[in-house]
Amino acid sequence: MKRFLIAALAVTTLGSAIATAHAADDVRSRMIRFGYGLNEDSNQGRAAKVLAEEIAKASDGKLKVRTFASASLGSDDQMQNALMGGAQEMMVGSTATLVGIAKEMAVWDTPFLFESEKQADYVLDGPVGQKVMDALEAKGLVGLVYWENGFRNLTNNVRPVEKMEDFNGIKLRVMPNPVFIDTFKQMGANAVPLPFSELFTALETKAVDGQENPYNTILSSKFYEVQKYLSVTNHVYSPWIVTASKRWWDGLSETEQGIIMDAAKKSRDSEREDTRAEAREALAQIEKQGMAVNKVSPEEIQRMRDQAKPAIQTVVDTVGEPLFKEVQAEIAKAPK
Ligand code: TF8
Repeated sequence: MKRFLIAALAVTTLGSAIATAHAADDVRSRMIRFGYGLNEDSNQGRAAKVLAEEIAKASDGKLKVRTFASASLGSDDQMQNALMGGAQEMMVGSTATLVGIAKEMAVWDTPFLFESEKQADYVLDGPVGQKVMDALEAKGLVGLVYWENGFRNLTNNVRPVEKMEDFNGIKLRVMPNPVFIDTFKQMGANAVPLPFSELFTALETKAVDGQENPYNTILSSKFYEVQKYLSVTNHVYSPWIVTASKRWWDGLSETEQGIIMDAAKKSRDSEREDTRAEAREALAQIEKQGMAVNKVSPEEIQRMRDQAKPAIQTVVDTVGEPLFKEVQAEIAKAPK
């Protein structure tokens, strides 16, 4: 009996020793290149730092994230291609620039889709948000989490946009995506698709008159230095999405994937909080920097919504009616 117990104990000890060794082996030393388009001092930059720290902490420093700000690894578009080819591990960027890769992503570009951040969180973090993310896999990308870019507002140098007709003739940079081009053409603007990395220079050299982005970005990218008017339209909510190269991801152990996924979720929650806190203060900051701010009246917003309907049809045609309806159904269930 005694002998048996000793033997059993030895086996268990050995077993757990092997298990421990195995778990440690499960996390290898790796360098992860994480690229993004805004600068280090932006909400995007702060969240990238959180992600890097969380991954380091959970892996005892074995998984090292090197962050590359200001599109130094390329525009969103270029980085997406690098991820698909396996030449870069991770990035965060706009869902809007992924539409050419996975058409389902266009559903988030529907003008006036969400009414509040809470609604956006509910839908993006729910089953339909996951479904849209999963569409990336077949294209060589793994979607991890959505971060908040935020509600978009208009800036330009020609005139304050108070009513729809004020869009007339404004050369407006839009994200390179058919829905954005369509939406602003419907408004009467001259929509020019450009990658974000070329935007500041385009505004500075007056190649374009205006652009649209959340308050946070208008501040962190210093667009107030090259733009006079800010018109509050909140015309669409933009998500960001953290993605990984599928080629690379598939080579990670389950433990490594778990560590990165958990860290991504933590970064998402803190990013949203940080972004919202900054957005609350941002308009006052922007005014202090000398921009003239006007709020577009609800009546004029309604006219813009009506005018944007053909662009909504473009979304339906792109993503298919079933997915579009699924998103609408989730919105109906979401808290306001
Ligand atoms: C845009 C987006 C940007 C993103 C970012 C560089 O206007 O709003 O925030 O593309 O990842 O392009």
